Amino acid sequence: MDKKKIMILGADGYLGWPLSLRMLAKGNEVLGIDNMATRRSVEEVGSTSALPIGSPENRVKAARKKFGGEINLINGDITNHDFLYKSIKEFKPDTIVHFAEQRSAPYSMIDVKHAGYTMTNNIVGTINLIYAIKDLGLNSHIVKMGTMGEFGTPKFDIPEAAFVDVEINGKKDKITTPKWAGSWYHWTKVHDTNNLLFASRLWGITTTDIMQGPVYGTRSSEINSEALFTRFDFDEIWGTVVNRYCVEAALGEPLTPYGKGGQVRGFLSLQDSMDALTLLIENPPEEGEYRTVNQFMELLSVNEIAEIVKAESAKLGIEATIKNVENPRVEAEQHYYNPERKVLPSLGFKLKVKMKDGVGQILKDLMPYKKNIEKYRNVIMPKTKWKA
Ligand code: USQ
Repeated sequence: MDKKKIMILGADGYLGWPLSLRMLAKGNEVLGIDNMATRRSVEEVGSTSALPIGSPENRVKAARKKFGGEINLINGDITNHDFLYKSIKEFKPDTIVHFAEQRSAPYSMIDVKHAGYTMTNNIVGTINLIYAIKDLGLNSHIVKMGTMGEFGTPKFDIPEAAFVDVEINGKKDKITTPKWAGSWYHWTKVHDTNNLLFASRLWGITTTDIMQGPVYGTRSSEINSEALFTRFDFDEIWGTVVNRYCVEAALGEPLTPYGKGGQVRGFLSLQDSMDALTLLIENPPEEGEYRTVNQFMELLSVNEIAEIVKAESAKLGIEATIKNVENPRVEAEQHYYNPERKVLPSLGFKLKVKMKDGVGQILKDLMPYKKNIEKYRNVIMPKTKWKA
């Protein structure tokens, strides 16, 4: 592939860092932007990354040592329009990957302050990005991280399409694909999708809006040493289910499916997420097109995942137990779930990691750091409730 100029908003995050490494390893020019909000907000809830991560400066050094090139990682906030506008004007990116949003559903549900912050931060950041591209007259491809959670868990098959045909009161039309999100965080992604669709209709901005399921894992092709690790969260606010179960197993705590545990989501490994993102960056849609992508690999319930983690733990001599705990969220605990997925297969996507293999690797990676995580046991059990 030709060398491209890739700008990554949220470059210090769980996905942003591995994608920065991937883009660098592929010989691209990489500009990363991050306001370090996740580092601060994880500290705010009394937690830490289970795997050690370097300072931004040390990360850049480690990447230079491994790949011989430079990630230009700038500390800045994309809700500051002037800052974002200037950065895009100077760099003139071919592609802008947008991860720079508050990404935790529980964090958004803590109280009005956290809900308001999530709404403002996420929606304003995306609006600033849209306007910067439009005002600068650029045709940069926006690769925007949305979520499968925009759809909720409907009784219909979830289409991989921005619009669907409907008949309402005897008249036919097209409407945007129905959404029913399950947290303020997830709603911000729905609002972003509407805003991107509207911007694309107004100004023909080239967009890939990715509806991604929960990502798990510690590794990608580029991450094979401590110095290059990406963050790994496990507390009730920032940890997501698979990663949390692995830390719970490592610490000898019971694995915690919420409620009945029949909640099904479309999971994918960090490796597969990076491979999918790379394909989408290297194969943009037509200029001016809005493309939506359902990005997930395995449909599994949180009970089934607990069984996988238990079995993989046993192989390493860890005796994990499973304890369904009271569900802090308002969500369906047994439901139909059948999302469509055709864009990634049409681009030739090949699955690399099955969950059981990914989980085995996570457990192996966590063991050397078990002592460091010990003192954070108290942040594991869910305390943030959707209903008071
Ligand atoms: N869950 C458990 N036990 C736990 C933690 C979670 O059963 O210990 C359940 C939740 O109740 C939920 C499911 O697991 O039903 C997924 O929850 P999660 O915390 O793993 O993920 P979620 O809050 O949905 O959010 C994560 C990312 C978010 C991304 C989303 C994709 O934090 O950024 O958008 O996954 S999706 O789930 O498809 O909406």
